[in-house]
Amino acid sequence: NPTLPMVINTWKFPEANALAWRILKQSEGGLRQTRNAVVEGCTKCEQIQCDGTVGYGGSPDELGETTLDAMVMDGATMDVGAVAGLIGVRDAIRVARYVLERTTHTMLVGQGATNFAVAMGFRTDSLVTPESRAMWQQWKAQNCQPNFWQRVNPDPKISCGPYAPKATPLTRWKEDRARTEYKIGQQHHDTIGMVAIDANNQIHTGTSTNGARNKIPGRVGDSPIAGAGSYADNEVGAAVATGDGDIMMRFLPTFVAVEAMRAGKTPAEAAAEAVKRIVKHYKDFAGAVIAVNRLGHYAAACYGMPDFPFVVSSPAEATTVKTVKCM
Ligand code: SD4
Repeated sequence: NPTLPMVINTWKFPEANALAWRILKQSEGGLRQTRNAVVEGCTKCEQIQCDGTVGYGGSPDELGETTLDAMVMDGATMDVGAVAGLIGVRDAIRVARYVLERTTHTMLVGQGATNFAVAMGFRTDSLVTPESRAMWQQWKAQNCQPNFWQRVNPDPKISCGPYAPKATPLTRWKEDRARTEYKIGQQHHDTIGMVAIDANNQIHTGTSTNGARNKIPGRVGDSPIAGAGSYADNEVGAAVATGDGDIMMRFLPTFVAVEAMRAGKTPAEAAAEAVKRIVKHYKDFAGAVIAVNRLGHYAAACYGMPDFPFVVSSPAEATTVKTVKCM
């Protein structure tokens, strides 16, 4: 099959793609090479903080903390490992892999996920950086509104929210995009979602993100949820999503895309269907879905932004950035 093996990921994150591709090629024929590729590819993004929205030091919540969501899914066994609201550990998708491999559970959250990571030997670290602290302070200065609880029980630590309804998570996501695009030109930067397929049609998907900026502590997005952030089934193919997770997770877009392909749709039709289901109800939605069939044929659909870049490696194209126009 000339289209396999392959690696594809959301946004212009070529470093992650290149590493995943190298791992996949090096370990050709090896067991679980697609898992290694996806986990280490996304880890690369966590480490280099792929423009601030993957890994530590980005998207501070209302209290200035960064928390991480990540998942990995095995399309052979339909096994999933995920962490959500992970605090104090930087290696979100590697911890998600341990949840997959060392537990019978699917998802661990918050401090429980941290405790598990520590038990597995991961290092704890602050996820706050001078940049994320400055981002948070700027937001606080602009958005502080005394709320009900502060009148009842003033707490100097919590001087904003929960919820200044002036900016919903949706508009925040769009505003963030507009702001950062303005700042750094064409560089897009958001959740990494990655699909790896080997020459034997073995599939893994993974995601990693620090979620939505200024979120209420405890908020979890679509990225660590199977069928929302990503979905894989060796019999059919896989999909990954990025965008306004608060909206997307109501529609399970990656599950929808895989099921559409199972029903005979092309990857392009499947990705479009997943996005259209959301847009039907939320005209302000912004996000994207990549769909890949088990043979490695792929397509992306997006909405709410001019275009959407993604990166592909296959025998025909090594770490190639592509862009699709949004509907
Ligand atoms: C979230 N889906 O937590 C993530 C954010 C994202 O591109 O994908 N940004 O809502």
